[in-house]
Amino acid sequence: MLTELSSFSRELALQLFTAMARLRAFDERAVILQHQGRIGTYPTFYGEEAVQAASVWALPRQDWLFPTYRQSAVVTLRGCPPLVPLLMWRGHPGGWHDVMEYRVAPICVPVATNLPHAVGAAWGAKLRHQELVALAYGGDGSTSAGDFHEACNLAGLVGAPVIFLITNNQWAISTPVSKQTKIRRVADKAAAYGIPGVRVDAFDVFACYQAVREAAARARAGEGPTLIEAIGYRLGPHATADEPSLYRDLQADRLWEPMEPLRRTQMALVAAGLASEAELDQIRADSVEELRDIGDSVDAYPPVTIEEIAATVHRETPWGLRPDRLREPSWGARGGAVG
Ligand SMILES: Cc1ncc(C[n+]2csc(CCOP(=O)(O)OP(=O)(O)O)c2C)c(N)n1
Ligand SMILES: [Mg+2]
Repeated sequence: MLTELSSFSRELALQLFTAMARLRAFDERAVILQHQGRIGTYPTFYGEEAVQAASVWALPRQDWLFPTYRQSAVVTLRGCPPLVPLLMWRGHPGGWHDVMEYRVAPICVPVATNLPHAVGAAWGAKLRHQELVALAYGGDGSTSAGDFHEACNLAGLVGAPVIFLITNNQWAISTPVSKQTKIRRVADKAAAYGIPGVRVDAFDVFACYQAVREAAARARAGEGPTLIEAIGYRLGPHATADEPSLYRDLQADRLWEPMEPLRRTQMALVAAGLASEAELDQIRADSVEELRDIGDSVDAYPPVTIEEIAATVHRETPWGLRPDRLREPSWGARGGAVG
């Protein structure tokens, strides 16, 4: 059952559904573009549309978002053209969105590194008496990283208006949550830092929306940070370079499939009489249609060369990353997992 819908207007419910549909369309198209070799390795967020859409909609536009690789499309919900994050996955410099315009930080691939950034932004806003909240995304795996603990500790200490939105999809690539932390509830980690930890169903867009709203209200009232654990399950592979059948039981995974949030939200909206099936189907179709020519747009940007990567990522190219070294066959054999 999804959260009681009676406190949601039809308008807000449809906005949340549309945001989820647009995220789904982006994600499905990105996976296809990767399979066609038009973008590089891509971390799908299939199944995490509810928590992502809710988080963007629950905050006013002046609040800051600090995404990881898993939330590469949230910036599109703030008005950035979908081409931009797709170009990022193509490795093209056109893929850097305007951070100040969208108030979305550049995505962080190194796990948990975005969490202290968000604390800094939130604390800075507090010191300047600005009414700002910063929300940082993370995964269950990120809560085992040192940066997570430092971020929580400082945020709790200084009362930073920050929200740590941790999607517990129960996997960190091939490592199940039980093999990386002894604690059973990620939200309980908050207690060590004197901050509230709440749990919410990551597949329930309305519950996620309420949880983020409440955390933001606390932050704005000067009550400091909140850790939200959104409990879900990673319905897809870690990324397009991953092969989950090597480490998990795909038959058992099927049991999670009915939790898929877009269809589930559609059923809830129809059952509540807030929208018709046809109306919602049309929103989904429109979201797909929006991206009809996106592949052509992506192709218009020449793929970056190894030489460009070697020349632009570091001020001085380290010896091991020189183009002649990158062309050695051993690199090709390493595959391309995200991170
Ligand atoms: C500091 C660091 N260590 C290791 C990696 C490799 N890596 C990429 S994603 C990932 C798993 C992260 O899992 P989780 O935080 O649960 O997020 P999810 O991918 O499930 O969204 C790891 C270990 C990395 N990117 N950064
Ligand atoms: Mg995870």
